Amino acid sequence: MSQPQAKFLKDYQTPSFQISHIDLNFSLAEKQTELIATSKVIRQGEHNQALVLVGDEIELVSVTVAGEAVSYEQRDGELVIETSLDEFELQITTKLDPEANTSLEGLYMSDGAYCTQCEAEGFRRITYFLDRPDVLAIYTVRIEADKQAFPYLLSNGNLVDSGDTDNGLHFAKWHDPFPKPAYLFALVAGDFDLLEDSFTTCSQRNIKLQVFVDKGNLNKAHHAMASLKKSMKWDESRFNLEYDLDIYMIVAVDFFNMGAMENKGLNVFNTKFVLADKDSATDDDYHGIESVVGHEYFHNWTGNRVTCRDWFQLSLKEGLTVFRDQEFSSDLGSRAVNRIHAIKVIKNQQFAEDSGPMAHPIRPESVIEMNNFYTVTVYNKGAEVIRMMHTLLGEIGFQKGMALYFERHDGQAVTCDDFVAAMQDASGVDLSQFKRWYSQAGTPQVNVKEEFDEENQRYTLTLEQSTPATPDGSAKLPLHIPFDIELLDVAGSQLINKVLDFTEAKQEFTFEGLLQKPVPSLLQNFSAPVKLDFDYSVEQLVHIMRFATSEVAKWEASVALFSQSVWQNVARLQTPQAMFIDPRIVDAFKGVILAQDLDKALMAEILTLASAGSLIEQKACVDLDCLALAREFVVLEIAANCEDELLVKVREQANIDDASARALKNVCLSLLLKVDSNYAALAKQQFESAENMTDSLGALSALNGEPSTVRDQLMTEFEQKWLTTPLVMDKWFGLHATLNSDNCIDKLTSLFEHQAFSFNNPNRVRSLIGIFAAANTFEFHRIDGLGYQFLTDAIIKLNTLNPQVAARIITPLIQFKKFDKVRQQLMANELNRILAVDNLSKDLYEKVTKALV
Ligand code: B3K
Ligand code: ZN
Repeated sequence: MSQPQAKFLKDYQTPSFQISHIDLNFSLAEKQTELIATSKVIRQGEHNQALVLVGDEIELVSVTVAGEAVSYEQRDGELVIETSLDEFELQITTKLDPEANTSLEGLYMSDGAYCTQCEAEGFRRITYFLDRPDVLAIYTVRIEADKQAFPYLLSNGNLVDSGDTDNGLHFAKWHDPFPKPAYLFALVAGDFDLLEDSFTTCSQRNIKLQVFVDKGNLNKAHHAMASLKKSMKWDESRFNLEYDLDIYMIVAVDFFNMGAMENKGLNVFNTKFVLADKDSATDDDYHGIESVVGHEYFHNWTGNRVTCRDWFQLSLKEGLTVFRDQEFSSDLGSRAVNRIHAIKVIKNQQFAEDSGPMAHPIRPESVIEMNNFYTVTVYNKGAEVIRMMHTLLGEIGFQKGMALYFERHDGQAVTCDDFVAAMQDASGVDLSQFKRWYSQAGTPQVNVKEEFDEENQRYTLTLEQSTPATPDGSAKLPLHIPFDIELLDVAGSQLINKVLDFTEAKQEFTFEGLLQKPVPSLLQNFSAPVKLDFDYSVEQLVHIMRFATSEVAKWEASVALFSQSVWQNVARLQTPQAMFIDPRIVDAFKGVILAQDLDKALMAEILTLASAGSLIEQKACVDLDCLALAREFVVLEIAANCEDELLVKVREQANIDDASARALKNVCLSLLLKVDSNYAALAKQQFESAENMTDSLGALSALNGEPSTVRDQLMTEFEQKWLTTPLVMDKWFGLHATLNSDNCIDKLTSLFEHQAFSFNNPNRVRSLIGIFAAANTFEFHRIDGLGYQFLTDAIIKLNTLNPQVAARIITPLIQFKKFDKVRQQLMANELNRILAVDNLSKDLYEKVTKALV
């Protein structure tokens, strides 16, 4: 079999044909769905090339051009049609088998409902087409199906006709007036409960809002609906963007490869990001729903009205839309806590990607399987790049840039360069050097040295930047880095707060008129996605924790303090010497618990001590066994020395009905359980009196630190209560997956047989297998290799069932270069086992071959 080939950005060519209109006529029937697609095709420019369409896993029935049968050729997923006409009607009939489609791409079935997922290249599983984002067509869609089984027949745009036909069938016809690329096409047919509402836009247009959920879940759709209305309002007030169609629909389905999909006027969502009520969803779930509903809604302008020219430009819509959803959450909730969550994604996951085999710039230059590039780099680092532009331009300049971008490109398929040009032209800020962020992979390292000249009252910061080489070989030139700093005096007052324009490989910044040496709080608010290397003393970090103006800086300092102590103890263990914690560190954390003026949610963030996974990301090579011991030691020292204060907090916050109070209480409870297993009684009490999922799960998570009979008993109670609620069972699977116990893998293997588990459902797979590999660091990296084997067996099984999911959960296995030789070898062995599989998907092939280089 031939090896999958990469495509390159540099090879981009404009399409030789455009399709301006397409009529899709679906007859949905078991095993035999028929589709007649009628397109208006227009040759672009003077040439006599054939029309080449792509198709995948579909049965071709017939092809006509201008009403006549034509000769055509089928080769390697392509349909080649020779014609001399410049403008013609093309009709293609295909047959599909949605029931057999377990990849959840194209047209498939989710729990008895038909639905589609076309981004990135799923439309070619529906019909032969110019399946590329720079071909924008007007869609008219007719769907016919059994009326009783599929009372709702939905597609993009506006409903223009509907009615009954013969034999218990009915039909609906939809028309979307906005030209769109095929990846935004959607169809849904099924039986649902429907929540309806409406929204009046700033220009007084009335929009119908509909949320479709599985039968019996109507009472869980209200938060999603409220989030949608908030999103619509926010986009008008902050970005001056109004919704364009007369109807906006969201359908929640249980089988979905990712979070949600922004199809024009008809979003399809994973139930995880729609369904919520107090009993079954945590505060984090509520927050996640709000942000994903917002994200998909915001795509209507950043993604749909202005779309991507080609898939290499994915960050054009994704980085920008993540930035917009982050701003939405920050305007509605705590800016600091939202920022902390975003920073954690970059430091824990994106930095790992940047230093691993799949490193790529936010605008990749070569791709084998596009689905592999829906990454934390494209999305989250992409959002950081937009955020830096926002920092450089300011809100007013940035909004001017957005306005110009829409003025120039509404209705077009464009590039990241077009976006930057609009930002630059509207603001007058030179972004030529800044653009390197789009083409350079890897995490820049910024080394900072300080010097204080007492005599001249001058303080100097010397900044040096460099980016380590990455496997893609992209150049590493100095970047334009907005470097936000605050200087504090000895009493804790702010002396200076500014954003340094750091553009050279090495640059000095001097500050005059300082009487004493200040304490610098560097890279405040994580103003650029870089690794900071500055030798902070314990004293300086404690000072920042107490006095920094920025709450994010306080949190960053607490992470640095905790991490420093863990690494020092790793070094002691290696020498070997006895472990030790500086009492000033314990005091700093105690000070946080006792602080009167600290926001509770921030306090909870600070007390959520850095995970093993995030510590690993701080170093190039890690001694895992020493890390496990050292982290455990430092956590225990902090917790044990703050036991009384933690207990007070748990009691004080116990009955407060507020998400921050619950977050604080639950993190304190977890720390108490580290100190003494007798606190299990407290967790049990919380579990039994819990009136919401956050508290039930908080108790179980606290007990999940180590095996115990109380834990087992409560886990069984929980299981029985929620056996038929899949999203809650995901939490239960996730708890099993993160238990730090020798038996963890046996237990997980036995859970494959659990009535609530299925390899066909991505949410279940992620909860049981994905969470294990990504979050149960020490069990996954067991020195006997059983963790790697467990993951590999699952991946091999998923290779045929659902390649996208398989390629997602493999991530921890390909990032192996940090570990000791024994583990590296064990991981490489498993990767070789995957490579030897027959019919290996492109998705896995790309990741495994890159990892094994
Ligand atoms: N655009 C989709 C993601 C599609 C992923 C395809 N493998 C969801 C989003 O980012 O909003
Ligand atoms: Zn998106």
